[in-house]
Amino acid sequence: MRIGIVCYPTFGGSGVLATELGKALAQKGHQVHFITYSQPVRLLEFNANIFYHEVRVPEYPLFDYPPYELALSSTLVDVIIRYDLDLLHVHYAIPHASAAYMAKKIVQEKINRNVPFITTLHGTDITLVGKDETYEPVVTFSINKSDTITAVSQNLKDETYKNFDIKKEIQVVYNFVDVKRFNKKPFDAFKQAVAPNGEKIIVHASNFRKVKRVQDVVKIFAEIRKKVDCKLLMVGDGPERPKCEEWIKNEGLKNDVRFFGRQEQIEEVLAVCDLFLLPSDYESFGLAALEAMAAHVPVLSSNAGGLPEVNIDGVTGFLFNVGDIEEASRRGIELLSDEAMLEQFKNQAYEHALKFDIHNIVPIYEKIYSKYCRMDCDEQ
Ligand code: GMT
Repeated sequence: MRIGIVCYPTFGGSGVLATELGKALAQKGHQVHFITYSQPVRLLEFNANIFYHEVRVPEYPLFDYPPYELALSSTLVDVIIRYDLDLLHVHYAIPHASAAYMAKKIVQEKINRNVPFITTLHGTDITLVGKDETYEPVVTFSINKSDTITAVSQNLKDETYKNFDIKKEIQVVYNFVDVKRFNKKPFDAFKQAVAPNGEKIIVHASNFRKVKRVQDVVKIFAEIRKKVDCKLLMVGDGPERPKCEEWIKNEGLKNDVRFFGRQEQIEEVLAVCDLFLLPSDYESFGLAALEAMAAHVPVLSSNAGGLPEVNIDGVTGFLFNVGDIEEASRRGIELLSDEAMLEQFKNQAYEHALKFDIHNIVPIYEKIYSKYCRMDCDEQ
Protein backbone atom coordinates (compact mmCIF):
# COMPACT_ATOMS: atom_id res chain seq x y z
CA MET A 1 0.00 0.00 0.00
CA ARG A 2 1.00 3.65 -0.26
CA ILE A 3 0.89 5.11 3.24
CA GLY A 4 1.40 8.68 4.42
CA ILE A 5 2.75 9.01 7.98
CA VAL A 6 2.47 12.28 9.88
CA CYS A 7 4.31 12.66 13.20
CA TYR A 8 6.55 14.87 15.30
CA PRO A 9 10.05 14.21 13.99
CA THR A 10 11.79 14.83 17.31
CA PHE A 11 13.03 12.49 20.06
CA GLY A 12 9.54 12.06 21.66
CA GLY A 13 8.03 8.59 21.93
CA SER A 14 5.28 9.21 19.40
CA GLY A 15 7.76 10.29 16.72
CA VAL A 16 10.07 7.37 17.46
CA LEU A 17 7.20 4.91 17.25
CA ALA A 18 5.81 6.40 14.02
CA THR A 19 9.25 6.33 12.42
CA GLU A 20 9.95 2.74 13.45
CA LEU A 21 6.51 1.76 12.15
CA GLY A 22 7.20 3.44 8.80
CA LYS A 23 10.59 1.73 8.50
CA ALA A 24 9.07 -1.67 9.29
CA LEU A 25 6.26 -1.12 6.76
CA ALA A 26 8.78 -0.12 4.09
CA GLN A 27 10.77 -3.29 4.76
CA LYS A 28 7.58 -5.25 4.20
CA GLY A 29 7.20 -3.67 0.77
CA HIS A 30 4.80 -0.81 1.46
CA GLN A 31 5.57 2.61 0.06
CA VAL A 32 5.87 4.97 3.03
CA HIS A 33 5.75 8.76 2.85
CA PHE A 34 6.80 10.70 5.95
CA ILE A 35 5.28 14.18 5.98
CA THR A 36 6.83 16.30 8.76
CA TYR A 37 8.57 19.64 9.32
CA SER A 38 12.02 18.05 9.55
CA GLN A 39 13.56 14.66 8.95
CA PRO A 40 12.50 12.23 11.72
CA VAL A 41 15.48 11.56 14.00
CA ARG A 42 15.29 7.79 13.69
CA LEU A 43 14.95 7.89 9.91
CA LEU A 44 18.59 7.21 9.21
CA GLU A 45 18.59 4.16 6.98
CA PHE A 46 18.21 4.19 3.22
CA ASN A 47 15.23 2.31 1.83
CA ALA A 48 13.87 2.80 -1.67
CA ASN A 49 10.32 2.53 -0.31
CA ILE A 50 10.73 5.49 2.03
CA PHE A 51 9.98 9.06 0.97
CA TYR A 52 10.33 12.17 3.07
CA HIS A 53 8.36 15.35 2.38
CA GLU A 54 9.23 18.44 4.34
CA VAL A 55 6.41 20.76 5.39
CA ARG A 56 7.63 24.29 4.80
CA VAL A 57 6.01 27.18 6.61
CA PRO A 58 6.94 30.40 4.82
CA GLU A 59 7.65 33.37 7.04
CA TYR A 60 5.56 36.45 6.54
CA PRO A 61 5.78 39.63 8.66
CA LEU A 62 2.02 39.63 9.29
CA PHE A 63 2.15 36.29 11.10
CA ASP A 64 3.09 36.30 14.76
CA TYR A 65 2.21 32.60 14.63
CA PRO A 66 3.06 30.94 11.28
CA PRO A 67 0.09 28.69 10.34
CA TYR A 68 1.79 25.26 10.45
CA GLU A 69 -1.48 23.34 10.30
CA LEU A 70 -2.44 24.96 6.98
CA ALA A 71 0.99 24.26 5.53
CA LEU A 72 0.70 20.64 6.70
CA SER A 73 -2.80 20.22 5.21
CA SER A 74 -1.66 21.66 1.88
CA THR A 75 1.41 19.41 1.80
CA LEU A 76 -0.79 16.42 2.59
CA VAL A 77 -3.11 17.27 -0.31
CA ASP A 78 -0.13 17.58 -2.63
CA VAL A 79 1.49 14.28 -1.53
CA ILE A 80 -1.81 12.35 -1.53
CA ILE A 81 -2.57 13.37 -5.11
CA ARG A 82 1.00 13.26 -6.47
CA TYR A 83 1.77 9.81 -5.03
CA ASP A 84 -1.77 8.44 -5.09
CA LEU A 85 -1.66 7.55 -1.38
CA ASP A 86 -4.10 4.93 -0.10
CA LEU A 87 -4.34 6.36 3.40
CA LEU A 88 -2.85 8.61 6.04
CA HIS A 89 -1.74 7.46 9.48
CA VAL A 90 -1.33 10.42 11.81
CA HIS A 91 0.46 10.13 15.15
CA TYR A 92 -0.49 12.51 17.97
CA ALA A 93 -3.86 14.17 17.49
CA ILE A 94 -2.75 17.81 17.66
CA PRO A 95 -2.71 19.23 15.05
CA HIS A 96 -2.28 16.16 12.87
CA ALA A 97 -5.83 14.80 13.01
CA SER A 98 -7.46 18.10 12.07
CA ALA A 99 -4.88 18.69 9.31
CA ALA A 100 -5.62 15.20 7.94
CA TYR A 101 -9.36 15.87 8.02
CA MET A 102 -8.89 19.13 6.15
CA ALA A 103 -6.68 17.41 3.54
CA LYS A 104 -9.21 14.60 3.15
CA LYS A 105 -12.01 17.08 2.45
CA ILE A 106 -9.93 19.02 -0.07
CA VAL A 107 -8.91 15.85 -1.92
CA GLN A 108 -12.56 14.75 -2.01
CA GLU A 109 -13.53 18.06 -3.58
CA LYS A 110 -10.58 18.19 -5.98
CA ILE A 111 -10.44 14.66 -7.39
CA ASN A 112 -13.47 12.97 -5.84
CA ARG A 113 -11.43 10.44 -3.86
CA ASN A 114 -11.94 9.39 -0.28
CA VAL A 115 -8.61 9.09 1.51
CA PRO A 116 -9.09 7.49 4.93
CA PHE A 117 -7.05 8.61 7.89
CA ILE A 118 -6.09 6.71 11.02
CA THR A 119 -5.36 8.68 14.16
CA THR A 120 -3.12 7.16 16.83
CA LEU A 121 -3.45 8.84 20.22
CA HIS A 122 -0.17 8.83 22.12
CA GLY A 123 -0.70 10.48 25.49
CA THR A 124 -0.25 14.15 26.17
CA ASP A 125 -2.38 14.95 23.10
CA ILE A 126 -5.25 13.64 25.28
CA THR A 127 -4.21 13.89 28.90
CA LEU A 128 -2.53 17.29 28.91
CA VAL A 129 -2.73 19.47 25.80
CA GLY A 130 -5.86 18.14 24.11
CA LYS A 131 -8.28 18.48 26.98
CA ASP A 132 -7.35 22.15 27.48
CA GLU A 133 -10.39 24.17 26.37
CA THR A 134 -8.18 26.01 23.86
CA TYR A 135 -8.04 22.86 21.74
CA GLU A 136 -10.74 20.51 22.99
CA PRO A 137 -13.52 21.20 20.41
CA VAL A 138 -11.16 20.69 17.46
CA VAL A 139 -9.56 17.62 19.03
CA THR A 140 -12.95 16.01 19.74
CA PHE A 141 -14.18 16.80 16.24
CA SER A 142 -11.11 15.53 14.41
CA ILE A 143 -10.86 12.34 16.49
CA ASN A 144 -14.51 11.61 15.71
CA LYS A 145 -13.87 12.23 12.02
CA SER A 146 -10.95 9.77 11.93
CA ASP A 147 -11.72 6.61 9.99
CA THR A 148 -9.97 4.53 12.65
CA ILE A 149 -8.82 5.65 16.08
CA THR A 150 -6.14 3.79 17.99
CA ALA A 151 -4.68 4.40 21.46
CA VAL A 152 -1.40 3.03 22.77
CA SER A 153 -2.88 1.54 25.96
CA GLN A 154 -6.17 0.62 27.58
CA ASN A 155 -5.58 3.45 30.05
CA LEU A 156 -5.27 6.01 27.25
CA LYS A 157 -8.42 4.66 25.62
CA ASP A 158 -10.30 5.08 28.94
CA GLU A 159 -8.86 8.58 29.45
CA THR A 160 -9.98 9.57 25.96
CA TYR A 161 -13.57 8.46 26.56
CA LYS A 162 -13.50 10.20 29.95
CA ASN A 163 -12.26 13.54 28.66
CA PHE A 164 -13.79 13.81 25.19
CA ASP A 165 -17.17 13.08 23.68
CA ILE A 166 -15.98 10.31 21.38
CA LYS A 167 -18.68 8.47 19.44
CA LYS A 168 -16.50 5.83 17.82
CA GLU A 169 -14.70 2.70 18.90
CA ILE A 170 -11.07 3.20 19.92
CA GLN A 171 -8.79 0.24 19.26
CA VAL A 172 -5.86 -0.38 21.60
CA VAL A 173 -2.62 -1.03 19.72
CA TYR A 174 0.30 -1.13 22.12
CA ASN A 175 3.69 0.47 21.55
CA PHE A 176 6.26 -1.94 20.17
CA VAL A 177 9.99 -2.54 20.26
CA ASP A 178 12.44 -4.26 17.95
CA VAL A 179 13.61 -6.81 20.52
CA LYS A 180 16.43 -7.99 18.26
CA ARG A 181 17.92 -4.51 18.26
CA PHE A 182 17.75 -4.13 22.04
CA ASN A 183 18.84 -7.64 22.98
CA LYS A 184 22.54 -6.74 22.94
CA LYS A 185 25.60 -8.15 24.68
CA PRO A 186 27.08 -5.62 27.12
CA PHE A 187 30.11 -3.76 25.83
CA ASP A 188 32.63 -4.57 28.58
CA ALA A 189 34.90 -1.56 28.06
CA PHE A 190 31.91 0.76 28.39
CA LYS A 191 30.69 -1.01 31.51
CA GLN A 192 34.16 -0.76 33.00
CA ALA A 193 34.29 2.96 32.19
CA VAL A 194 30.98 3.81 33.89
CA ALA A 195 31.20 1.38 36.82
CA PRO A 196 34.90 0.63 37.33
CA ASN A 197 34.38 -1.23 40.62
CA GLY A 198 31.52 -3.39 39.44
CA GLU A 199 28.86 -1.04 40.85
CA LYS A 200 25.24 -1.67 39.89
CA ILE A 201 24.09 0.62 37.07
CA ILE A 202 20.78 2.48 37.26
CA VAL A 203 19.48 4.36 34.22
CA HIS A 204 16.82 6.92 33.37
CA ALA A 205 15.97 8.03 29.83
CA SER A 206 13.46 10.70 28.91
CA ASN A 207 12.90 14.14 27.42
CA PHE A 208 13.38 15.69 30.88
CA ARG A 209 9.95 17.30 30.91
CA LYS A 210 8.15 18.03 34.19
CA VAL A 211 5.88 15.00 33.70
CA LYS A 212 8.96 12.72 34.02
CA ARG A 213 9.70 13.86 37.63
CA VAL A 214 13.46 13.70 37.16
CA GLN A 215 13.93 15.08 40.67
CA ASP A 216 12.41 11.81 41.93
CA VAL A 217 14.99 9.92 39.89
CA VAL A 218 17.72 11.76 41.78
CA LYS A 219 16.03 11.23 45.17
CA ILE A 220 15.48 7.50 44.59
CA PHE A 221 19.05 7.07 43.40
CA ALA A 222 20.38 8.96 46.47
CA GLU A 223 18.46 6.56 48.75
CA ILE A 224 19.49 3.39 46.94
CA ARG A 225 23.13 4.53 46.92
CA LYS A 226 23.12 4.60 50.72
CA LYS A 227 22.76 0.79 50.70
CA VAL A 228 24.05 -0.41 47.32
CA ASP A 229 27.17 0.64 45.41
CA CYS A 230 25.73 2.08 42.25
CA LYS A 231 26.00 4.61 39.44
CA LEU A 232 23.28 6.56 37.66
CA LEU A 233 23.20 7.17 33.92
CA MET A 234 20.93 9.92 32.62
CA VAL A 235 20.02 9.71 28.93
CA GLY A 236 18.17 12.43 27.02
CA ASP A 237 17.74 16.15 27.28
CA GLY A 238 15.02 18.68 27.96
CA PRO A 239 13.84 21.59 30.07
CA GLU A 240 14.43 20.02 33.52
CA ARG A 241 18.01 18.93 32.84
CA PRO A 242 19.82 22.05 34.14
CA LYS A 243 17.89 21.88 37.43
CA CYS A 244 18.58 18.16 37.62
CA GLU A 245 22.33 18.71 37.26
CA GLU A 246 22.09 21.28 40.05
CA TRP A 247 20.25 18.86 42.40
CA ILE A 248 22.89 16.23 41.75
CA LYS A 249 25.64 18.68 42.60
CA ASN A 250 23.85 19.81 45.76
CA GLU A 251 23.30 16.22 46.92
CA GLY A 252 27.01 15.49 46.48
CA LEU A 253 26.24 12.83 43.85
CA LYS A 254 28.23 14.32 40.99
CA ASN A 255 30.88 11.59 40.85
CA ASP A 256 28.28 8.86 40.61
CA VAL A 257 26.04 10.31 37.90
CA ARG A 258 26.72 10.70 34.20
CA PHE A 259 24.67 12.60 31.66
CA PHE A 260 24.78 11.26 28.12
CA GLY A 261 22.39 13.67 26.39
CA ARG A 262 20.31 12.40 23.50
CA GLN A 263 21.47 9.01 22.31
CA GLU A 264 20.58 7.37 19.06
CA GLN A 265 22.22 4.12 20.22
CA ILE A 266 20.41 3.83 23.55
CA GLU A 267 20.55 0.03 23.31
CA GLU A 268 24.33 0.21 23.91
CA VAL A 269 23.73 2.08 27.17
CA LEU A 270 20.86 -0.17 28.29
CA ALA A 271 22.95 -3.30 27.66
CA VAL A 272 25.16 -2.54 30.68
CA CYS A 273 22.34 -1.47 33.04
CA ASP A 274 20.67 -3.25 35.98
CA LEU A 275 17.63 -1.10 36.68
CA PHE A 276 15.54 1.47 34.78
CA LEU A 277 13.83 4.28 36.72
CA LEU A 278 10.63 5.91 35.44
CA PRO A 279 8.81 7.79 38.23
CA SER A 280 6.54 9.79 35.83
CA ASP A 281 3.39 11.65 36.80
CA TYR A 282 1.79 10.04 33.79
CA GLU A 283 2.74 7.73 30.91
CA SER A 284 0.16 6.57 28.43
CA PHE A 285 2.41 3.56 27.85
CA GLY A 286 6.10 4.19 28.64
CA LEU A 287 8.01 3.22 25.51
CA ALA A 288 11.33 3.90 27.26
CA ALA A 289 10.45 1.27 29.89
CA LEU A 290 9.63 -1.27 27.19
CA GLU A 291 12.96 -0.60 25.45
CA ALA A 292 14.72 -1.20 28.77
CA MET A 293 12.87 -4.49 29.29
CA ALA A 294 13.84 -5.63 25.80
CA ALA A 295 17.45 -5.02 26.88
CA HIS A 296 16.97 -7.29 29.95
CA VAL A 297 16.65 -4.32 32.32
CA PRO A 298 13.92 -4.51 34.99
CA VAL A 299 11.86 -1.37 35.57
CA LEU A 300 11.11 0.55 38.75
CA SER A 301 8.25 2.82 37.70
CA SER A 302 5.29 4.71 39.04
CA ASN A 303 1.89 3.08 38.57
CA ALA A 304 0.56 6.05 36.61
CA GLY A 305 -1.46 5.74 33.40
CA GLY A 306 -0.64 2.75 31.23
CA LEU A 307 2.58 1.79 33.05
CA PRO A 308 0.98 -1.20 34.86
CA GLU A 309 0.07 -2.60 31.41
CA VAL A 310 3.79 -2.70 30.54
CA ASN A 311 5.66 -3.09 33.81
CA ILE A 312 4.18 -6.02 35.71
CA ASP A 313 4.55 -5.48 39.44
CA GLY A 314 6.76 -8.15 41.02
CA VAL A 315 7.56 -9.72 37.65
CA THR A 316 9.28 -7.29 35.28
CA GLY A 317 10.09 -4.79 38.03
CA PHE A 318 8.11 -2.91 40.64
CA LEU A 319 5.42 -0.23 40.70
CA PHE A 320 5.01 2.54 43.27
CA ASN A 321 2.61 5.44 43.77
CA VAL A 322 3.69 8.68 42.11
CA GLY A 323 6.08 10.50 44.44
CA ASP A 324 6.53 7.60 46.90
CA ILE A 325 10.33 7.79 47.11
CA GLU A 326 10.47 5.56 50.17
CA GLU A 327 8.67 2.62 48.53
CA ALA A 328 10.59 3.06 45.27
CA SER A 329 13.94 3.08 47.08
CA ARG A 330 12.97 0.08 49.21
CA ARG A 331 12.15 -1.92 46.07
CA GLY A 332 15.30 -0.74 44.29
CA ILE A 333 17.50 -1.81 47.22
CA GLU A 334 15.67 -5.15 47.48
CA LEU A 335 16.22 -5.93 43.81
CA LEU A 336 19.80 -4.72 43.49
CA SER A 337 20.95 -6.50 46.66
CA ASP A 338 19.79 -9.94 45.63
CA GLU A 339 21.72 -11.33 42.64
CA ALA A 340 19.38 -14.28 42.06
CA MET A 341 16.28 -12.12 42.20
CA LEU A 342 17.84 -9.51 39.90
CA GLU A 343 18.76 -12.17 37.35
CA GLN A 344 15.23 -13.57 37.47
CA PHE A 345 13.67 -10.11 36.98
CA LYS A 346 16.03 -9.38 34.08
CA ASN A 347 14.87 -12.53 32.32
CA GLN A 348 11.21 -11.91 33.13
CA ALA A 349 11.45 -8.33 31.84
CA TYR A 350 12.88 -9.61 28.57
CA GLU A 351 10.25 -12.36 28.26
CA HIS A 352 7.45 -9.83 28.75
CA ALA A 353 8.98 -7.42 26.21
CA LEU A 354 8.71 -10.18 23.58
CA LYS A 355 4.92 -9.75 23.65
CA PHE A 356 5.41 -6.21 22.34
CA ASP A 357 7.90 -7.17 19.65
CA ILE A 358 7.64 -5.23 16.40
CA HIS A 359 6.75 -8.46 14.56
CA ASN A 360 3.65 -8.88 16.72
CA ILE A 361 2.38 -5.29 16.60
CA VAL A 362 3.08 -4.05 13.06
CA PRO A 363 0.70 -6.68 11.53
CA ILE A 364 -2.08 -5.22 13.70
CA TYR A 365 -1.62 -1.86 11.98
CA GLU A 366 -1.44 -3.60 8.59
CA LYS A 367 -4.75 -5.30 9.35
CA ILE A 368 -6.29 -1.91 10.07
CA TYR A 369 -4.89 -0.52 6.81
CA SER A 370 -6.17 -3.49 4.83
CA LYS A 371 -9.74 -2.37 5.55
CA TYR A 372 -9.02 0.60 3.33
CA CYS A 373 -7.23 -1.26 0.57
CA ARG A 374 -8.39 -0.22 -2.89
CA MET A 375 -8.75 -2.70 -5.76
CA ASP A 376 -5.18 -2.09 -6.94
CA CYS A 377 -3.34 -2.06 -3.63
CA ASP A 378 -2.46 -5.76 -3.49
CA GLU A 379 -0.39 -5.21 -6.59
CA GLN A 380 1.93 -2.74 -4.77
O1 GMT B 1 6.82 11.00 26.87
C1 GMT B 1 6.82 12.05 26.23
O2 GMT B 1 6.86 13.14 26.75
C2 GMT B 1 6.77 11.98 24.73
C3 GMT B 1 5.44 11.53 24.28
C4 GMT B 1 5.21 11.80 22.81
O3 GMT B 1 4.08 12.11 22.51
O4 GMT B 1 6.08 11.72 21.98
O5 GMT B 1 5.32 10.12 24.57
C5 GMT B 1 4.02 9.59 24.63
O6 GMT B 1 3.91 8.65 23.59
C6 GMT B 1 4.73 7.47 23.73
C7 GMT B 1 4.53 6.62 22.47
O7 GMT B 1 3.23 6.22 22.32
C8 GMT B 1 4.35 6.74 25.02
O8 GMT B 1 5.11 5.57 25.16
C9 GMT B 1 4.61 7.69 26.21
O9 GMT B 1 4.22 7.04 27.40
C10 GMT B 1 3.78 8.95 26.02
N1 GMT B 1 4.14 9.93 27.06
C11 GMT B 1 3.24 10.33 27.96
O10 GMT B 1 2.11 9.91 28.03
C12 GMT B 1 3.75 11.34 28.94
